[in-house]
Amino acid sequence: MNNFISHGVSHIVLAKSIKMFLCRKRLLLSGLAASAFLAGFGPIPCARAAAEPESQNGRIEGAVRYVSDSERPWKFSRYYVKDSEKGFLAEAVVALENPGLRSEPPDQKHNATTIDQIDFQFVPETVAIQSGNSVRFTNSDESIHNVMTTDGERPFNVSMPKGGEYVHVFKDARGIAKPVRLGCVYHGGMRGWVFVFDHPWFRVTSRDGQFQWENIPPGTYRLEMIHPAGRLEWRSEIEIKANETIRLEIVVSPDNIRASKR
Ligand SMILES: [Cu+2]
Repeated sequence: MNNFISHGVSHIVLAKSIKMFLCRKRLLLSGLAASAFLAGFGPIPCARAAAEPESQNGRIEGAVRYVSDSERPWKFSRYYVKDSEKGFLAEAVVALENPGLRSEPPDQKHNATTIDQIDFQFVPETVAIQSGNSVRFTNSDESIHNVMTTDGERPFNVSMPKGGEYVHVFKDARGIAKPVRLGCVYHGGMRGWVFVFDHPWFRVTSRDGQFQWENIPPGTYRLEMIHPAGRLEWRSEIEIKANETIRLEIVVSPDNIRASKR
Protein backbone atom coordinates (compact mmCIF):
# COMPACT_ATOMS: atom_id res chain seq x y z
CA MET A 1 0.00 0.00 0.00
CA ASN A 2 1.43 3.33 -0.99
CA ASN A 3 0.82 5.57 1.99
CA PHE A 4 2.20 8.98 2.46
CA ILE A 5 1.65 11.38 5.28
CA SER A 6 2.51 15.00 5.58
CA HIS A 7 2.48 15.11 9.36
CA GLY A 8 5.34 16.98 10.81
CA VAL A 9 4.43 19.84 8.46
CA SER A 10 4.08 21.98 11.52
CA HIS A 11 4.34 21.17 15.19
CA ILE A 12 2.87 24.04 17.09
CA VAL A 13 3.58 24.70 20.73
CA LEU A 14 0.34 25.87 22.29
CA ALA A 15 0.22 29.55 22.94
CA LYS A 16 0.78 29.51 26.68
CA SER A 17 1.90 33.09 26.58
CA ILE A 18 -1.51 34.23 25.27
CA LYS A 19 -3.26 32.46 28.12
CA MET A 20 -0.93 34.05 30.63
CA PHE A 21 -1.56 37.45 29.07
CA LEU A 22 -5.32 36.98 29.44
CA CYS A 23 -4.89 35.98 33.08
CA ARG A 24 -2.87 39.09 33.84
CA LYS A 25 -5.42 41.23 32.04
CA ARG A 26 -8.22 39.74 34.10
CA LEU A 27 -6.42 40.40 37.37
CA LEU A 28 -5.83 43.99 36.37
CA LEU A 29 -9.43 44.52 35.31
CA SER A 30 -10.90 42.96 38.44
CA GLY A 31 -8.73 45.36 40.38
CA LEU A 32 -10.59 48.07 38.53
CA ALA A 33 -13.96 46.47 39.38
CA ALA A 34 -14.43 45.71 35.66
CA SER A 35 -15.29 42.02 35.89
CA ALA A 36 -18.61 42.70 34.16
CA PHE A 37 -16.62 43.70 31.09
CA LEU A 38 -14.96 40.30 30.98
CA ALA A 39 -18.19 38.36 31.39
CA GLY A 40 -18.75 38.56 27.66
CA PHE A 41 -15.49 36.68 27.02
CA GLY A 42 -16.54 33.59 28.95
CA PRO A 43 -14.59 32.06 31.82
CA ILE A 44 -10.82 32.22 31.84
CA PRO A 45 -9.82 29.62 34.43
CA CYS A 46 -6.81 31.43 35.86
CA ALA A 47 -7.32 30.41 39.47
CA ARG A 48 -7.81 26.76 38.56
CA ALA A 49 -4.83 26.77 36.24
CA ALA A 50 -2.70 28.01 39.09
CA ALA A 51 -3.97 25.28 41.44
CA GLU A 52 -3.73 22.35 39.00
CA PRO A 53 -0.93 21.30 36.65
CA GLU A 54 -1.63 22.29 33.06
CA SER A 55 -2.65 19.57 30.66
CA GLN A 56 0.32 18.02 28.90
CA ASN A 57 -1.80 16.57 26.13
CA GLY A 58 -1.53 17.13 22.39
CA ARG A 59 -3.92 17.76 19.54
CA ILE A 60 -4.36 16.77 15.91
CA GLU A 61 -5.86 18.88 13.15
CA GLY A 62 -6.28 16.65 10.14
CA ALA A 63 -7.84 16.32 6.73
CA VAL A 64 -8.41 13.39 4.39
CA ARG A 65 -7.87 13.94 0.66
CA TYR A 66 -8.35 11.70 -2.32
CA VAL A 67 -5.98 12.20 -5.26
CA SER A 68 -7.55 10.82 -8.41
CA ASP A 69 -5.81 9.01 -11.23
CA SER A 70 -7.49 9.23 -14.64
CA GLU A 71 -6.01 5.85 -15.57
CA ARG A 72 -7.70 4.21 -12.60
CA PRO A 73 -11.08 5.89 -11.99
CA TRP A 74 -12.66 5.38 -8.56
CA LYS A 75 -16.39 5.03 -9.14
CA PHE A 76 -17.35 6.39 -5.70
CA SER A 77 -15.57 9.71 -6.21
CA ARG A 78 -18.70 11.61 -7.26
CA TYR A 79 -20.50 10.65 -4.04
CA TYR A 80 -17.77 11.38 -1.51
CA VAL A 81 -15.49 14.00 -3.09
CA LYS A 82 -17.48 17.22 -3.44
CA ASP A 83 -14.60 19.40 -4.64
CA SER A 84 -12.57 17.38 -7.13
CA GLU A 85 -9.77 19.96 -7.19
CA LYS A 86 -9.08 19.80 -3.46
CA GLY A 87 -10.17 16.19 -3.12
CA PHE A 88 -11.44 16.39 0.46
CA LEU A 89 -13.04 13.06 1.31
CA ALA A 90 -16.39 12.80 3.11
CA GLU A 91 -17.58 9.89 5.28
CA ALA A 92 -14.11 8.59 6.03
CA VAL A 93 -13.64 7.07 9.49
CA VAL A 94 -10.40 8.06 11.23
CA ALA A 95 -9.33 6.64 14.58
CA LEU A 96 -6.37 6.34 16.90
CA GLU A 97 -5.51 2.87 18.11
CA ASN A 98 -3.32 2.13 21.12
CA PRO A 99 -3.87 -0.34 23.98
CA GLY A 100 -3.62 2.56 26.46
CA LEU A 101 -6.74 4.20 25.00
CA ARG A 102 -9.09 1.41 26.04
CA SER A 103 -11.73 1.36 28.79
CA GLU A 104 -12.88 4.96 28.44
CA PRO A 105 -16.50 5.24 29.63
CA PRO A 106 -19.02 6.18 26.91
CA ASP A 107 -19.70 9.87 26.50
CA GLN A 108 -23.43 10.27 27.10
CA LYS A 109 -23.37 13.77 25.58
CA HIS A 110 -22.88 12.21 22.16
CA ASN A 111 -25.50 9.51 22.58
CA ALA A 112 -27.84 10.92 19.92
CA THR A 113 -26.82 9.28 16.66
CA THR A 114 -29.63 8.78 14.16
CA ILE A 115 -29.58 6.84 10.90
CA ASP A 116 -32.61 7.60 8.75
CA GLN A 117 -33.83 5.71 5.70
CA ILE A 118 -34.41 8.19 2.87
CA ASP A 119 -34.78 7.48 -0.84
CA PHE A 120 -33.78 3.86 -0.31
CA GLN A 121 -30.53 4.73 1.43
CA PHE A 122 -29.28 4.76 5.01
CA VAL A 123 -28.55 8.43 5.81
CA PRO A 124 -25.84 8.76 6.88
CA GLU A 125 -24.39 5.53 5.63
CA THR A 126 -21.47 5.60 8.04
CA VAL A 127 -21.50 6.49 11.73
CA ALA A 128 -19.06 5.96 14.58
CA ILE A 129 -20.02 5.72 18.25
CA GLN A 130 -18.61 4.63 21.60
CA SER A 131 -19.61 1.20 22.93
CA GLY A 132 -22.59 1.47 25.26
CA ASN A 133 -24.12 4.24 23.17
CA SER A 134 -27.06 3.72 20.84
CA VAL A 135 -28.15 4.43 17.29
CA ARG A 136 -31.73 5.45 16.55
CA PHE A 137 -32.94 4.11 13.21
CA THR A 138 -35.88 5.82 11.50
CA ASN A 139 -37.73 5.49 8.20
CA SER A 140 -38.75 8.68 6.35
CA ASP A 141 -39.69 6.87 3.13
CA GLU A 142 -43.21 5.91 2.07
CA SER A 143 -41.91 2.38 1.49
CA ILE A 144 -41.44 -0.27 4.15
CA HIS A 145 -37.79 -0.93 5.04
CA ASN A 146 -35.90 -3.14 7.43
CA VAL A 147 -32.67 -2.76 9.34
CA MET A 148 -30.59 -5.81 10.01
CA THR A 149 -27.10 -7.08 10.63
CA THR A 150 -25.62 -10.51 10.94
CA ASP A 151 -22.44 -9.16 12.48
CA GLY A 152 -21.23 -9.67 16.01
CA GLU A 153 -22.70 -11.38 19.01
CA ARG A 154 -25.93 -9.40 18.89
CA PRO A 155 -27.36 -9.59 15.35
CA PHE A 156 -30.76 -7.98 14.81
CA ASN A 157 -33.41 -7.89 12.11
CA VAL A 158 -36.17 -5.33 12.55
CA SER A 159 -39.06 -4.32 10.31
CA MET A 160 -39.25 -0.57 9.66
CA PRO A 161 -42.65 0.60 8.36
CA LYS A 162 -43.11 4.23 7.27
CA GLY A 163 -42.43 6.45 10.29
CA GLY A 164 -40.92 3.50 12.15
CA GLU A 165 -38.22 3.77 14.78
CA TYR A 166 -35.82 1.32 16.37
CA VAL A 167 -33.11 2.09 18.93
CA HIS A 168 -30.20 -0.30 19.25
CA VAL A 169 -27.46 -0.16 21.90
CA PHE A 170 -24.08 -1.27 20.51
CA LYS A 171 -22.19 -2.96 23.32
CA ASP A 172 -19.31 -4.68 21.55
CA ALA A 173 -16.40 -2.42 20.62
CA ARG A 174 -14.93 -3.89 17.44
CA GLY A 175 -12.76 -0.93 16.50
CA ILE A 176 -12.04 0.43 13.06
CA ALA A 177 -11.27 -2.98 11.55
CA LYS A 178 -14.69 -4.57 12.13
CA PRO A 179 -17.65 -2.24 11.63
CA VAL A 180 -21.17 -3.58 12.06
CA ARG A 181 -22.55 -3.83 8.52
CA LEU A 182 -26.17 -2.82 8.05
CA GLY A 183 -28.61 -3.86 5.36
CA CYS A 184 -32.31 -3.93 4.50
CA VAL A 185 -33.79 -7.30 3.58
CA TYR A 186 -36.13 -5.70 1.04
CA HIS A 187 -33.58 -3.60 -0.83
CA GLY A 188 -30.24 -5.25 -1.49
CA GLY A 189 -28.59 -1.95 -2.51
CA MET A 190 -29.08 -0.41 0.95
CA ARG A 191 -25.95 -0.56 3.07
CA GLY A 192 -24.52 1.14 6.12
CA TRP A 193 -21.78 0.80 8.71
CA VAL A 194 -21.65 1.42 12.46
CA PHE A 195 -18.12 1.67 13.85
CA VAL A 196 -18.00 1.03 17.61
CA PHE A 197 -15.02 2.11 19.71
CA ASP A 198 -14.16 1.74 23.37
CA HIS A 199 -12.46 5.16 23.44
CA PRO A 200 -13.38 8.61 22.12
CA TRP A 201 -10.57 9.08 19.57
CA PHE A 202 -12.55 8.59 16.36
CA ARG A 203 -14.28 10.83 13.81
CA VAL A 204 -16.26 10.53 10.61
CA THR A 205 -15.25 13.27 8.18
CA SER A 206 -17.90 15.64 6.89
CA ARG A 207 -17.90 16.87 3.32
CA ASP A 208 -14.87 19.10 3.94
CA GLY A 209 -12.77 16.06 4.89
CA GLN A 210 -11.59 17.67 8.14
CA PHE A 211 -11.24 16.15 11.61
CA GLN A 212 -9.63 17.12 14.87
CA TRP A 213 -8.92 15.81 18.33
CA GLU A 214 -8.07 17.69 21.48
CA ASN A 215 -6.45 16.49 24.66
CA ILE A 216 -4.67 13.38 23.36
CA PRO A 217 -2.35 11.77 25.93
CA PRO A 218 1.25 11.80 24.65
CA GLY A 219 2.37 8.52 23.14
CA THR A 220 2.78 6.55 19.95
CA TYR A 221 -0.41 5.58 18.17
CA ARG A 222 -1.55 3.86 15.04
CA LEU A 223 -3.68 6.30 13.07
CA GLU A 224 -6.07 4.55 10.71
CA MET A 225 -8.49 5.72 8.06
CA ILE A 226 -11.14 3.54 6.47
CA HIS A 227 -13.73 4.59 3.94
CA PRO A 228 -16.08 1.62 4.07
CA ALA A 229 -18.37 2.66 1.21
CA GLY A 230 -15.46 3.36 -1.13
CA ARG A 231 -13.22 0.56 0.17
CA LEU A 232 -10.28 2.85 0.89
CA GLU A 233 -7.80 2.07 3.66
CA TRP A 234 -4.79 3.88 5.08
CA ARG A 235 -2.71 3.63 8.26
CA SER A 236 0.42 5.09 9.78
CA GLU A 237 2.15 5.48 13.12
CA ILE A 238 1.98 8.85 14.76
CA GLU A 239 3.67 10.28 17.82
CA ILE A 240 1.80 12.71 20.03
CA LYS A 241 3.95 15.01 22.13
CA ALA A 242 2.91 17.13 25.09
CA ASN A 243 1.49 20.55 24.26
CA GLU A 244 1.91 20.14 20.52
CA THR A 245 -0.55 20.35 17.67
CA ILE A 246 0.09 18.11 14.71
CA ARG A 247 -1.38 19.21 11.41
CA LEU A 248 -1.58 16.42 8.91
CA GLU A 249 -3.15 15.38 5.68
CA ILE A 250 -4.05 11.80 5.00
CA VAL A 251 -3.65 11.49 1.25
CA VAL A 252 -5.12 8.48 -0.48
CA SER A 253 -5.29 7.38 -4.11
CA PRO A 254 -6.37 4.29 -6.09
CA ASP A 255 -3.39 2.55 -4.42
CA ASN A 256 -5.44 2.54 -1.20
CA ILE A 257 -8.46 0.74 -2.62
CA ARG A 258 -9.12 -2.56 -0.87
CA ALA A 259 -9.99 -5.45 -3.15
CA SER A 260 -12.73 -7.02 -1.02
CA LYS A 261 -15.82 -5.55 0.64
CA ARG A 262 -15.98 -4.52 4.30
CU1 LIG B 1 -35.23 -0.95 2.43
